[in-house]
Amino acid sequence: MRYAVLVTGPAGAGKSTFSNGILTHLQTSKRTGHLVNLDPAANSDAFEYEPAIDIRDLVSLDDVMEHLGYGPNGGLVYCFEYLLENMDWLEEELGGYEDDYLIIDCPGQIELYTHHPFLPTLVRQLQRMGIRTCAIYLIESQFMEDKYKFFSGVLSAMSAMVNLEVPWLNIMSKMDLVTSNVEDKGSGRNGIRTRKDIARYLEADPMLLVSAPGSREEQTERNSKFHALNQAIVQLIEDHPLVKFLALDLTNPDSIESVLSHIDFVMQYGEDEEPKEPADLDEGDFAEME
Ligand SMILES: Nc1nc2c(ncn2[C@@H]2O[C@H](COP(=O)(O)OP(=O)(O)OP(=O)(O)O)[C@@H](O)[C@H]2O)c(=O)[nH]1
Ligand SMILES: [Mg+2]
Repeated sequence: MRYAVLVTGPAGAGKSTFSNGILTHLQTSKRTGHLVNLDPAANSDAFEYEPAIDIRDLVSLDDVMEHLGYGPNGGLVYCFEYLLENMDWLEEELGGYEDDYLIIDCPGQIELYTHHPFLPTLVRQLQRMGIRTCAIYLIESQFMEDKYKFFSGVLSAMSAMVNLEVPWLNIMSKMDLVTSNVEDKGSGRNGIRTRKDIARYLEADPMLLVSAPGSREEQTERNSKFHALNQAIVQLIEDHPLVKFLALDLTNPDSIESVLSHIDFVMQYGEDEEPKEPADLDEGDFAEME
């Protein structure tokens, strides 16, 4: 069985850094993983590991912009359409991997996840090739700075989940920039929060959008033209509680391990493996039991 993890999320959320981190973690756990770069505009410096498969070998954004006169966004769409027309290239490249995790580092254009048909088509192709596929969606801890920004992230995650229809994990990245320790202001670049406060964000508690009764914030919100919109968003998230976040702190190996075990779980990793028989049942095979 082959496994593919699509690493998705808005620009700069930490997709490439996470892909590197998870590959290092797989390696130290004596498991195999390979990087697949799906970003035709990627800068090679971003990769700690040489991509095993790289869309830039098929088509690169620079060439498309230079030779066809597209701008960066139109060029990106052209690259993906070109890939979809040349899926036999990808199928051939994917041929040789067995029982491995393919970590697919995707580009950060949010349109790709919310309404462009490229990723759903790609997922269907991967599934047709017998590759078990899941997606993870990263938003960065800076989104917890402002509750309105945070809920725009929640809605983008929701929209991407509905668009892709594969097993899914949402991840709050860059948690090393958030601290619950008031003394440790240095590491709290994205805010100092109490654990309870962090938990409300990770659970995407829609009541965060509702201010305390009688507070000045509530008074201004009540008069605000966005009040009804906020209420509708609260209702939507309450009715469809699809989004929760796993906290990811890449500086903490336990945090990476926890994310990997969630990925293994949604992938049902290893469930189809046959138990390995010892090669021959001679005494040497039982040395550890003696
Ligand atoms: N402190 C901290 N910084 C991070 C972390 N992950 C990524 N960064 C930084 O965030 C910036 C963007 O990281 P990338 O991994 O390139 O993000 P990306 O999502 O791949 O970006 P695009 O491919 O451009 O969409 C870089 O400057 C990283 O060093 C993290 O866990 N902690
Ligand atoms: Mg990247």
